[in-house]
Amino acid sequence: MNIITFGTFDVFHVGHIHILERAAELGDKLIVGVSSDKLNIAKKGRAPVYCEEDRLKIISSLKCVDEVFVENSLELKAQYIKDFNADVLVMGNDWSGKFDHFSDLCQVVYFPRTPSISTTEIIEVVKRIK
Ligand code: C2G
Repeated sequence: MNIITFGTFDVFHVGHIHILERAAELGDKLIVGVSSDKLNIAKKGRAPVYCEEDRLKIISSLKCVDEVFVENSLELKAQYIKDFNADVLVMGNDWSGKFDHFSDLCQVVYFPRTPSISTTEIIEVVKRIK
């Protein structure tokens, strides 16, 4: 079974590893779409702290990840699911319901987010350090 998931994975943290490990447990191969810097600027109005190349390097070095690619557009999810022969799409429950329409292509699973940690909060904490 091939599992696919997507994310920015900026300022990599334990919430990211939890979802990737849980996703990997669902099948034999975990494929991760890492969103491009350009997509992030369009989506969030700012560049990620870690550049695309570094985020790809971090994700591809994880034991639970088998393959990575750059997610260039949010509109291409169906294409990515088909190209990588994904049987299951995994996302955190901040995306709950948003990808249900892909259930004609593959199973769609939402995992609960890890509480009390996010890239945004880490950035805020670091900013406060004098
Ligand atoms: N996540 C989590 N727990 C956290 C923080 C993040 O489970 N405390 C999960 C998110 O739900 C997501 C994944 O980790 O499934 C990656 O999170 P982000 O980098 O914030 O991803 P995002 O910017 O939402 O990009 O096409 C979809 C986008 O690329 C998703």
